[in-house]
Amino acid sequence: MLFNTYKPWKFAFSQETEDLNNVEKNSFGIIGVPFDSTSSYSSGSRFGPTTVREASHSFEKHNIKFNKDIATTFYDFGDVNVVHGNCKKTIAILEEVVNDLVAFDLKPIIIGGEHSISIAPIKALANKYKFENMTIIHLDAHMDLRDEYQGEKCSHATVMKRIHDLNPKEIIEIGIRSGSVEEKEFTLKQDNIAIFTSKDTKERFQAIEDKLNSIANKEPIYLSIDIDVLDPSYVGEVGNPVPNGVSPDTLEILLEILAKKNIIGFDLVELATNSLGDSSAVTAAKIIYDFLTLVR
Ligand SMILES: [Mn+2]
Repeated sequence: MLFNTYKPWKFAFSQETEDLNNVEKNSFGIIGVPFDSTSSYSSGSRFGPTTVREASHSFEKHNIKFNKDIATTFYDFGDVNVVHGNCKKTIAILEEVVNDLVAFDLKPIIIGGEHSISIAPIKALANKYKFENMTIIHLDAHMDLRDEYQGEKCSHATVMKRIHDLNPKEIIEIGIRSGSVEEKEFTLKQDNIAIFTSKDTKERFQAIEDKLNSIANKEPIYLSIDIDVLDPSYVGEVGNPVPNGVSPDTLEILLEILAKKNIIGFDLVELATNSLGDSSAVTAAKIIYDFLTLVR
């Protein structure tokens, strides 16, 4: 073959189509959201969709770790047109785009961008699945349960509070090691929020596994992964790094458990590097690659 087929602007192993009428039902659709306007520490997650896609080309079709090929059908539809500086408008645009995917029975995979955008796919999916049936699994160093941050309701630090306001069945947070007293007190008053700290992933992993396995296989789950859930020694290029995090090995085990469940949508947010081939970008891309290898 004389032609180089490397397309760094599409996730590796993705299928080609521009016509939603032609997509395979119940497959996955990747959308990039290059938005980082509410970032308060390190900005740069607007480059996440580009660096994650490019990094995905470092992997092979066969995934040795899981003894499987990446054989799931998925499409990469490119990036949405974000409105820099306007969180609400960007979320509205993304919600409309995800509504289109859902109408064609595609499950969204969102590459951020910062975390504020996660509410858009959840709202779009709720049109089909209803909030009260949906469990949100949130892997993150931070609780993201503030009602306001820096005077803003729409922020990377408030996103789970905004999602909780919509009354989902349950929010399960894993990897937590940063938050305010107000957030802690708020969670104690709620019967539909479960918090597992980063320490819990090391010292009482069985409790996490039991919790996840208590979700019936048909129950709709939305998975939101803030890449800062991983320890900064593995992934340092994030919006808000917090030491003593989760290891990629633990995350692989969580993905193995979750991939057997009914994941109706998934996002990976907060990678903040503009360096192609950056090890943080490769680790982020590996999570999506592993998920697409494992998922039925
Ligand atoms: Mn976070």
